[in-house]
Amino acid sequence: MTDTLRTPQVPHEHGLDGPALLDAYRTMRTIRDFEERLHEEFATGDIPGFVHLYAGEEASATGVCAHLDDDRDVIASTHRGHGHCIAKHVDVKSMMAEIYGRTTGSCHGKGGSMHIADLSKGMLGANGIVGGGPPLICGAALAAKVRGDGGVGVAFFGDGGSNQGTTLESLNLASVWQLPAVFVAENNGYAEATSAEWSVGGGSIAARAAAFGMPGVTVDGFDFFAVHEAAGEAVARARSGGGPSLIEVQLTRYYGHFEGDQQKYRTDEVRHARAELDCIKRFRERVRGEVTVAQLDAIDTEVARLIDEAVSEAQAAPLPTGADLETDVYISYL
Ligand SMILES: Cc1ncc(C[n+]2csc(CCOP(=O)(O)OP(=O)(O)O)c2C)c(N)n1
Ligand SMILES: [Mg+2]
Repeated sequence: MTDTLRTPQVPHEHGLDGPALLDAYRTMRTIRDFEERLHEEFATGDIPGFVHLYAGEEASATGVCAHLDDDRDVIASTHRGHGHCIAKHVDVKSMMAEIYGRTTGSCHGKGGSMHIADLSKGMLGANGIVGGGPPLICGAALAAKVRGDGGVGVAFFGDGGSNQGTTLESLNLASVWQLPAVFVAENNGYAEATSAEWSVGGGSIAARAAAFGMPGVTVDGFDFFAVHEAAGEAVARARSGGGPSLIEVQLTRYYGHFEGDQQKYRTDEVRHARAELDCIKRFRERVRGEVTVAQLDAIDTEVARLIDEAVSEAQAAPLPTGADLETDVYISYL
């Protein structure tokens, strides 16, 4: 049942028109600029808590979420969640304010980087619990199946998360219940400083799918189009009642595990990835002739302005006060 989908040597038909290509580019550029700016701002000491950056991994969130609707489809994210949020259309300014701990943030400044959520966009939340997302997605996918609205649940998790019992139980449950779920393992080579080559038993996360009777594929996570194609197949299968799938996306993070990580466990990988593999550079080359350089550059300018505004508005926004301690503690569903 398991098959390996390799990045095609010859460019294949991607089925995306100009506006869809520009949308994908805008999402990847927004994630990159958001993260690179956070890297700078975190160093000033103004941002509370831990921050885990997603730069380098943009093609994964973007290629998967391009297939999802805001209303019926949901995702569960990880501690490295900013890219997933942006790709699922969470408002960038409210995300930045959340990371700065301000009342204008998506969770009123009470969550911070690792707990950004926006249920109105189907973003169930970043998650400080490694392996916390897959069980949530079984619940969300079961709800979609019961509703019968074609909704799909997508769980993003890392190579470290792939070894958690919660993830393996979720793969099993999704298979037994034939849930409309897609499991996206973002294998960036490390869980903190632990190499995936050492920690992933059997060597392949995708190959584990066979044990649960679901399709599993490995894709080049530096190639937006490879991710987009694999995710398209998995989401279509889930929507049409074909059950769950597992996609292992192989990529690299450009920064440390968290901001402040000295990264003594790796040497030349990031320089190589930035120079030779970068998903945004590759995307620009690949779409030559389909959209213009001027269109791509205009998006760069637009995104740079958005990130500038997001930071200055977050810095100017109020912090929560003592009175805010007792709000948002309970929710009434009545
Ligand atoms: C249940 C649990 N165990 C341990 C941790 C500490 N921890 C935080 S991130 C992390 C590594 C996760 O690695 P991976 O899943 O590969 O994601 P990546 O950071 O590479 O995106 C660990 C062990 C945690 N947050 N939750
Ligand atoms: Mg990892």
